Order: sequence, then structure tokens, then C-alpha cells
Amino acid sequence: MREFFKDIPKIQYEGKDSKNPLAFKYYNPDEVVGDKTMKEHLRFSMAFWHTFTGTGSDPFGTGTMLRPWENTSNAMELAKARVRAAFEFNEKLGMPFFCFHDRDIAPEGNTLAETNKNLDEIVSLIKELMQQSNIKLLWGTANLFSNPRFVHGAATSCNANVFAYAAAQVKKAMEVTKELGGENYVFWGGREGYETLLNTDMGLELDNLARFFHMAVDYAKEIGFTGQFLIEPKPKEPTKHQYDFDVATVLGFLRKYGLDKYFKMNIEANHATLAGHTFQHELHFARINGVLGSVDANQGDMLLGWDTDQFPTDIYTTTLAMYEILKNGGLHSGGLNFDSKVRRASFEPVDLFYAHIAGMDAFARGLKVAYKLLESKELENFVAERYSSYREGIGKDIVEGKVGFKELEKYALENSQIKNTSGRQEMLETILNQYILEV
Ligand code: XUL
Ligand code: CO
Repeated sequence: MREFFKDIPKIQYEGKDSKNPLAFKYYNPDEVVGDKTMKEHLRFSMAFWHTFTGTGSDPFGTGTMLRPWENTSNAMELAKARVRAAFEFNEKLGMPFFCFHDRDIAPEGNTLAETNKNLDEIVSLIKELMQQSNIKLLWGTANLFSNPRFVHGAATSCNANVFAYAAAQVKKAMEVTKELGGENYVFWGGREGYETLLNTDMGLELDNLARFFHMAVDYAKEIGFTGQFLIEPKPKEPTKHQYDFDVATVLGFLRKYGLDKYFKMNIEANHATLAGHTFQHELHFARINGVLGSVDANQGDMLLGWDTDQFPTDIYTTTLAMYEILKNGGLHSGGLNFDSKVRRASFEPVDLFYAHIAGMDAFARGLKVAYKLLESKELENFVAERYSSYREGIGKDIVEGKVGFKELEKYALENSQIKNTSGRQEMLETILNQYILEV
């Protein structure tokens, strides 16, 4: 088998004192943290679209990426080379999972039938390579946004023929995900949103989106696809208003249309910050509602208002993310998918390794800090104490539904001298810093 990353050895864990940039400093896959190994906790995944089809182009310039396998003009040969390179990459990195859109892995043909045939051919190569390795599919999805036919959206397009085409595409992508043993199937809204309400029937578009999801649920049952369905919220980009704005919005939508028992969320860090939330907020809100499914691991830039999809290196954020994930009892069928791209100027193949190593180390370190913090119960105990008034007296009566406004008025009239205690934010932030710096 041809080696695409000839000079790159299998990446090993060398520990925090290592100066080798091609080694893990914190990610030690077999190290046990609590009841699981790091590999089991973190379930890292490579995103095919950024790592193997990303070119480095931006609105001001063309692609910059040097990719030794991109040396043929035959689209199917190129697709096969990318897949082979991807498996070599995952193996060398010890990356257990990958994720893809249908159009990342195989080129479109002149007709839908031809496109499906191309996809089948690449899927059978992927299947063969999966059998020869331990690499698994975390999730599959359909690209319902790149082709100009999706200019007005897919399931929310004003054009019913586009709705039908999108349905056919998702049907096929679900079949392929099942064929490859995918553990989840993701719906990211693509162009499901609007640019102006002057031309938009939002009510019909949202009803149609729900119809589309119900069809997907029905079809999964029909073919026996038992993977977890995930919706990936994002507030804007490409449209100015994306319908799947954030976890709370998606949850309201799912509940309105009777879809909530079929879906969890795939939470992306940069989408959270675009929505004006922290990554932790989105994970936390999903967790307390039982819908924390999977994570697209990346980070944005505080000074830029778009989806920069940078590799996650901020330990503070990865720590708080892992804190939520541990409190969720893990990600179950989900994982940490690096929906992240190397910067346009990081164009050499080795940069793909440096970038993933950086992200894997940042989450491994975050895991260890979060585990220690959780084990100490320092934050948990503080929070429990802060709400202790609900465990006795009138607070207990409120929680147990024993009182209403009339009883509370009587209570308040008799107890109008209220004493509050400090929230101690700064003290708690110092505790968090101590764990980050000292674990
Ligand atoms: C776009 C994005 C997508 C989804 C999959 O912002 O995050 O790549 O993760 O469609
Ligand atoms: Co994503």
C-alpha cells in the first residue's frame, strides 16, 4: 500500500516533557481515567471534509494546501486516493473514528443515479479499509448546501423539487451510514434558514423541515438503522438566520413537532460562540435536557464573527467541556469530532498531524483536570449548598408542589426580612485555575 505520509511515524504518547512535535504530551489512549481509558472517554474523530477535501481557499484567494495525493484529474481516482490517505492518517494518529458528508467522499455525477453509483464505489473501498483496520464511522451526513440547487435551502426550500431531491440524498446517505456501521447520523442545517423575511414563508418552511425529519425517522425504522439521530445547531452562516439557531431553539422545534424522542444534539464549539453562548452553556443546556449526543470539537476566534473552525487548543474551554461530558456520563454513541481546519498558511501535510495532536492533547488534558475537579466535588458541593434552601422548609414545599401563590404570600408576609449570600464567582474561578494549573 502506498504511503502518503512517508516521513511521519505512528504518533506515540511521550508525556509532558517531550519536545517532539509529532508525539502526544497528554493523550495517552490506554491510560485509565476513572472507569474508562482516555480513548474510550474521548472517542476522537477526523472530519473528512476539512482534513481531506479542504483546499485552504478563502474569499480572497484560492487553495494553498499541498496534498501529495491530489495528483490526478480523474475525480474517482482522486476520491479513492483521498480515502486511502485518510485511513493512513487515522492509523498513524491512532484516531479511532471518522465522519463524512456524502459529497466529501465521492464526486457528483451528471444524474442522481450516477452520483449514487459513484458513492457506492467509494463506500465499498471504505468498507474494505475499515475491515483491515480498527477505524470506525462516528457519523455520516448529506451535503445539502454546496450544489447550486440548494440556493434556497433543502428541506426548507421554496421549491418542492429541491425538497424531493434532498430527501433522496438523505435516504441514500442514511443507507450508506448504516452499511458502514455508523453510530450516528447528523443533520446540520446547511442553508435551512433565510436571508430576508420579505420573501419567506417561515411557517411553511419550519413545517416542511419537521416533515422531512419525520420521513427520516420513518425510513430509519424501515431499514433498521439504529444509530442516533443528531441535529447540529448553528445560529448563522451561510444564511443570516439559521433555523437550528442553538440547542434551546432546536429543542423547542423538536418538541412542537413530536420529534424530541428521536434526536439528540451534535454541539459544535464555534457554533455555540456564534450564537452568543459559551461552548459550556450549550453542552450544559443539552445535558440537563437529556440531549447531549456528540461534539464537533473546534474553537472560534474571539475577534472574528464567523465560523473559523480552528483546532481546539484552549485548555480552559476543553476542561469545562469535559466537565459537562463527564457529568453526562460520557458521550455514549457520540464522540469528539474535529470539525476543524488547519489555517490557510499551515499548508503542509505534516500540519494536519500537528493540528490534530494539539486538539487531542487539549481535550486529554481537559479530561484529566475535569475528572479531578469533579472527583473533589468542590464545585458540586458549593452549588448544592447554594440551593440548600430548596431542601427544607418553604423551599422544599415549593419543589414538592405543596404551595401556590396564596400560601407563598402568607409566608412572605411573615418572612419579609430576606438574607442572601455571596455567589463567590471569583473564588470559584480561582479554584478552577488551581486545578487547571496543578493537575
Ligand atoms: C458547518 C458544519 C458542518 C457540519 C456537518 O458549520 O459544522 O460541517 O458539522 O454538516
Ligand atoms: Co460541525
